[in-house]
Amino acid sequence: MIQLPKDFVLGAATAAYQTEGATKIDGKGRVLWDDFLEKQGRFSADPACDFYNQYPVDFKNCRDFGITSLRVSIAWSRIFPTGYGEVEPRGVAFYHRLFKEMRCNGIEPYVTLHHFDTPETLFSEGDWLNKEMVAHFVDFAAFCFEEYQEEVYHWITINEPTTLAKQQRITGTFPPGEKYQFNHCFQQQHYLNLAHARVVNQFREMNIPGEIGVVHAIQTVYPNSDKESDRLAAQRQDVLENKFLLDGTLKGSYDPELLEVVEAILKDNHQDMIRVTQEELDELAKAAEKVDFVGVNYYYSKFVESYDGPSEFIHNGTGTKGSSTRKLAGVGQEVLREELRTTDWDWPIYPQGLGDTLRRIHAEYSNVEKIYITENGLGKKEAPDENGEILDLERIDYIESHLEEVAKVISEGVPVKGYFVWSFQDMFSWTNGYNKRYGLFYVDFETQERRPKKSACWYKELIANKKK
Ligand code: BGP
Repeated sequence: MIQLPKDFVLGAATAAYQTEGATKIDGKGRVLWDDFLEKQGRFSADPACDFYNQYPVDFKNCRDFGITSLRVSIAWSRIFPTGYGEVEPRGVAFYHRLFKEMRCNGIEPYVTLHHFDTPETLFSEGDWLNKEMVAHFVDFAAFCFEEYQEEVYHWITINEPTTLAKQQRITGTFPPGEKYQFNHCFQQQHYLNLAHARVVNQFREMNIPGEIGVVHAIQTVYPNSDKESDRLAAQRQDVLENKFLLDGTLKGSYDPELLEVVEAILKDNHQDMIRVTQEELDELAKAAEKVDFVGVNYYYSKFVESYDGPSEFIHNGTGTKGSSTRKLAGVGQEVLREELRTTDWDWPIYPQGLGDTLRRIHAEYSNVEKIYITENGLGKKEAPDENGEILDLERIDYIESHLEEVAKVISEGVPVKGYFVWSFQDMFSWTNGYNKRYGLFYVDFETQERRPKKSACWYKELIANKKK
């Protein structure tokens, strides 16, 4: 068994839109996904795993399996159906009930304020490309801090700014489905950095007890060879996916070399440089000193080669191995290495990438005193076997090998304080629907029955051992 410190948090993660269902219930406002998914016609977020009604069952399972920390998110449009203005009391009451139930089961909530579910009104007014949205987000966050301060201690500003910006503006897989708009992507990343910073500054000004941080998806980027051209491609990919956001939120600045890379990517795509003001930079710098932790969501690493052609991105959203293409003009192309196993969604399994990312954060952002792995897990097509069991040995292997990396970097002095499996139960996946399951608990989406997978039992034992 893996050796982890006694006070190491072993939890699990969820998100509102992927679990709650009830998208039209109790005055909830529409979000950017509702229309997008309706038009796509493949699947919807109703009923997901009906967490809106089933949360007492889930929390009981959580308690019974020794999980005492759980990531959940607050759906902005349950509180402010149009993103700002009038408050919906039924939404406010729902989260009070939810947090109370968590507490009754001895579960510590880690609460995300924005997990990909922008209210539709704000989305149609320009979303994160409209600076006004930043102000509305701060108001929503301040409302939550005030309202839930006695129930919540751990706050996360934004989940995965990189995924949002890239998938909304470059790969076209998130609404509005724009493709190859690198300028929009970087501008949005900057406004997401700003939104995070302002919420942190607001939290400190309100003097709310607790800790606050941001969650970044990090896909560790490696050049596929020693060639200088591959090294440059990897550097560009890293700036696009990781560094611009890491620097903006953890250093609170963009140094000239970083901006040069951004400019080079934009130039190669014949797009204008982004706008950043000194006043905004001052806000980033102020917040960077006050961030309590950074969350790292890690699923896979990227091996990148130089590429001179036009952008061509084909998303594997069905779990058909080998169906993806990932080439970006002015950046590079991702290569699948034969020696690495991949998931059915073409995600290479590479635990060392997690270790390297954790070391990098510790080395480059020495002000960061605490790191949580806020998501890590394996997506699979699954069904119960003839005995009704789900023997997800591959998932156990995945989690174990990643936790071994975590234990290794802790022994080297990297301050990793917790790990949250994605996900607690099976749920809706944004671009894949319901056939990509991550849960420790299997959910029958017809009946909403839950049953523990083998991984849930394994995780329970791991938690119990840690406490010995
Ligand atoms: C992260 C998100 C989660 C979750 C996970 C798995 O990017 O924060 O919300 O969905 O990835 O991704 P997917 O469902 O696309 O496999």
